[in-house]
Amino acid sequence: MNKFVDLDYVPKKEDLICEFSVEPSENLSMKEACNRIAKESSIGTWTHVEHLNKEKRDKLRARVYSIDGNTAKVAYPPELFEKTNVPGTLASIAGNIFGMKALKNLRLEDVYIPASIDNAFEGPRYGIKGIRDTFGIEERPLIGTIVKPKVGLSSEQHANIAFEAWKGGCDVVKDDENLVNQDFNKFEERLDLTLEKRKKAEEETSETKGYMPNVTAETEEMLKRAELVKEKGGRYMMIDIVTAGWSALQTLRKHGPDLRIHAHRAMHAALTKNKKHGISMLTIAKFARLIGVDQLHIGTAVGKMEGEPTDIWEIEQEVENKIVRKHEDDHVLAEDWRDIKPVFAVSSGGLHPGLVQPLMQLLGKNIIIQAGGGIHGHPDGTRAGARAMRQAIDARMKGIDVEEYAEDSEELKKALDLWGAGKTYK
Ligand code: CAP
Ligand code: MG
Repeated sequence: MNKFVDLDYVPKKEDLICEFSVEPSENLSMKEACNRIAKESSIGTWTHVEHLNKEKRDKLRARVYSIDGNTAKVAYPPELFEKTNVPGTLASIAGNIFGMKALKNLRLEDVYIPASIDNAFEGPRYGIKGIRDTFGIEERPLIGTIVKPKVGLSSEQHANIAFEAWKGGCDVVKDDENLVNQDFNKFEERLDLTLEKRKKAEEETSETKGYMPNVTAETEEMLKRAELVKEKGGRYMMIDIVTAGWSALQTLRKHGPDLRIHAHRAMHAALTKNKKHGISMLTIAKFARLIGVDQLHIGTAVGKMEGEPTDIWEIEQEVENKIVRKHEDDHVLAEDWRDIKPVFAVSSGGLHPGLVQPLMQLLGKNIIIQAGGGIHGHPDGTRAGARAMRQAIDARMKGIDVEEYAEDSEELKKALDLWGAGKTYK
C-alpha cells in the first residue's frame, strides 16, 4: 500500500533529496501522508494506473526513506528531471503536493542537488571574488543603497541622489524592486543619467562604483534592457527573481549579457514566511545560486524584515560555502557545490549605521550591507548618511565600538542620535 515509503532505502549519491516538514490532515497517518507526497511528486496519481511496468515503476518512483516526527526525507531518482529545467524540477518537488487535501501543511525545507544537475548549470559568473575584484575591496563589506523614495522620483532626481550616495562612500547604488520603466522615470533615461553620475563619482572619489538598474520586465523586454545596460557601459543588472520567475532568471543568466546579477527577492515571503507551509528561503537561495546570481538578498535579522538570526546565518553559509554540512536540527541538508561559485549575500531592510555592529557580529565581513532609509533619512541628507554608514563599517573593521568611534565622526554621531546604536543582535 505505502509503496512510496521505503525506510530501508539508502539514498544514492545521484538522487535528489528533499526534506519536508509534514502535517497530515486529520485521520491520516504521517506514513500515508508521506506516501502521497512521494507519489504525487513523482510517477503516481490518486489511484493506481497500470501503464508503467514494474521495472520502470521501481526505477522512477520517489522513495520516502526517513520519517522522524514531522520531518520526512524523500529521494528522487535523477531520471525524473530534465537537468537544466528549474521550473520543471520545481513542478515536481514543489508543485501539486502543496495543495493536496491529504496535508494540512507542507513545507519544503531543503533540497540536496546532485552533481548531474549541478553540472548542468554554470552558477554565478562573478561570485564573491569577482565582485570584490571589480571594486578592489578585499575585506570590508560592500556598502550599498537603494534610491528612496522607492518610486516617484524623476530620472534626474534619481541620478542626483545616486551621486550623493556614491560621493559619501557607497560602493553600489540600486533601483528599488518596484522601480522599472514608469512614465515619471523611464528606464533608459534613468540609466543614461545615473551612469553619467557614476562616472563623475568615480572621477571625484577615485573609487570604482556600481549601479544596479532593475531590468525586471517581460522576458524579451528584460533582455533588451540588459543589453542596453551593457551597451552603455553598466556593470550590473538587477532582477526581482521571484516575481520574474525561474525561467526568466535562467534566460537572463544564459542569454543575457556579461553583467553581474543582483537578485532581489521581493515576494519570497509569500512562500517562506509561514514556518509550517511553503518553501524555505534556503531552498530559494539554492536555486538562485545554481542558476547563477552574483548577489542575493538574504535578510538582516536586525532590520525591518522578518527572519531569524540562525536561518539567515544558514542561508549565508549555503550561498557562500563550497561544502555545506548537515544541520540535523535545522533542516539543512549536506551539499557540495563543486565548481559553482559563491554568491555575495546582501543584507537589506531597515538597516542604519547603528545596526552595522550587530549585523556584522552575526554575518561577518563577506556581505553587502544596504540601507535605503538608513542613508537617505540622515538629518544632513544622503551624502552624510552614506558617510555615516561607511564610518560605522570602518569602526567595526577596526574593532572599535561604534559609539566611541562616533565621538570623532560627526555624521555617524548624528545617525546614532537619531536611530540609536544596537549593540548585539536581538
Ligand atoms: C530596503 C529595501 C529592500 C528590502 C527587502 C526596501 O530599504 O529596498 O527592498 O530590504 O527586504 O524597499 O525595503 P530600506 P529583503 O533600507 O529603506 O529598509 O532584503 O529582506 O528581501
Ligand atoms: Mg526595496
